[in-house]
Amino acid sequence: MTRSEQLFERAVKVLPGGVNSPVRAFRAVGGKPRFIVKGLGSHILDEDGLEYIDYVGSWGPMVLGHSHPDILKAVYDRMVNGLSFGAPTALEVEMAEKMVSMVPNIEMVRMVNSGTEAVMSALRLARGATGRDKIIKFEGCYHGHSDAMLVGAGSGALTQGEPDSKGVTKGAARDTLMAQYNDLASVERLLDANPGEVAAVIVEPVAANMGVVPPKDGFLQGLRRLCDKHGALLILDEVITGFRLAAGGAQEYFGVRADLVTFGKIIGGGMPVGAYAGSRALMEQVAPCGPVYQAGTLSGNPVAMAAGLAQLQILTDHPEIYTVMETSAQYLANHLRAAAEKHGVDLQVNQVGSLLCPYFTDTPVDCFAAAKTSDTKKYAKYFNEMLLRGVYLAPSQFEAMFVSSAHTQKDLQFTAQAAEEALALV
Ligand code: KE4
Repeated sequence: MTRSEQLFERAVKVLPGGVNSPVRAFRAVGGKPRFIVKGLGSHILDEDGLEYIDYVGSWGPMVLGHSHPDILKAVYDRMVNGLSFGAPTALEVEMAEKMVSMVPNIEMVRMVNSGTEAVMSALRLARGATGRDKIIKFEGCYHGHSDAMLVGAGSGALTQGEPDSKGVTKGAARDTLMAQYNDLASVERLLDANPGEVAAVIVEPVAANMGVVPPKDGFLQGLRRLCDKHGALLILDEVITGFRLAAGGAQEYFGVRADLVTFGKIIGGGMPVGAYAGSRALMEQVAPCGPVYQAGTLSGNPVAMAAGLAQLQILTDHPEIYTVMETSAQYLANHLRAAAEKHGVDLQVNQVGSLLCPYFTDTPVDCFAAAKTSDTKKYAKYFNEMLLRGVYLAPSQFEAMFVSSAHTQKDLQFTAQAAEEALALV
């Protein structure tokens, strides 16, 4: 048995599925997860000494690659003076000021400890600020595991959502309505059917939890228009796109204005962090200065702030990183398309900025229904052939490839070659 297999055998005895987050268990692709012991730049090393080019990057946080020296130094310098106080620190102020300086349309920020917590809090704020109960989300978009977001399309599609997980009550799901991504009419129908009741529309500006599905031209601007018309808030869930698509995230990249924005991943530099942000008028409705309660023992943790701030500072000082990452992702997308063409494999490759996703289907993927036409068995075969060749991809068809600034030309060429071989076998 390999060391990873031995560890997994122990893990399943004490951790549900042997993991602390379901997607890591490799259930969508078969086989057993690799236990990682080290990350450096664009590479990770597993417990059996096998090295991989990493396109998961902790699901987005490692936009500069692993173990960036400036981030490690910032963490070290902070931690030697104490890890957590539950009292204000200067770093929290610097982090909030930094985010406000980088992201359009936000005046205030509240730090939390995960993307889930950021979304849960932003939804409560939207409901508190508007006095309305209902939320519109999109089928196939993921916003963390808070009850109101674990909802599937209800039978009465224009009325109530149905729980999408055991343990989520009908009451918790009732006020969540489901629309279709890239389909403005589906949003308008819900708004018209629930006049004056929708507090907010929440959307991933790039749907990166159904693979990678970019917004059609005008989709996000259309949501802005519909929200304004119906008095609902527009929440952009930028847990993935924030500080990744551009320094100002999707608001800058697509030129759309959100009322509230949620963040995670990159702002933690690899440490557990989330945040939600918006105008002063909205954010000052949050406790202790307003009636919307939200709190957290480790919110704004100084070590996590040090890591996140160091990462944001590097992104500010080196804006060319965004062009480099987009060019790298385009290189991979082009080589995947060429290899699929060569081997007669039905493959659609979506790419936006440093995010990309190959779908094993002949249907262009511009919505959730199209994404679901992908042959997930072929993806699993592709995943395992790439893993065998030292390329670590998302262990699920419906996740993104995350390119970092640390991926070198050598990494990209190696990956293209591996894909050429793997696609010949699917
Ligand atoms: P966390 O609670 O996992 O920090 O963030 C939840 C979340 C919210 N919004 C968006 C757009 C997200 O993508 C996520 C979490 N992303 C997944 C990967 N697609 C996390 C991976 C996992 O669940 O292990």
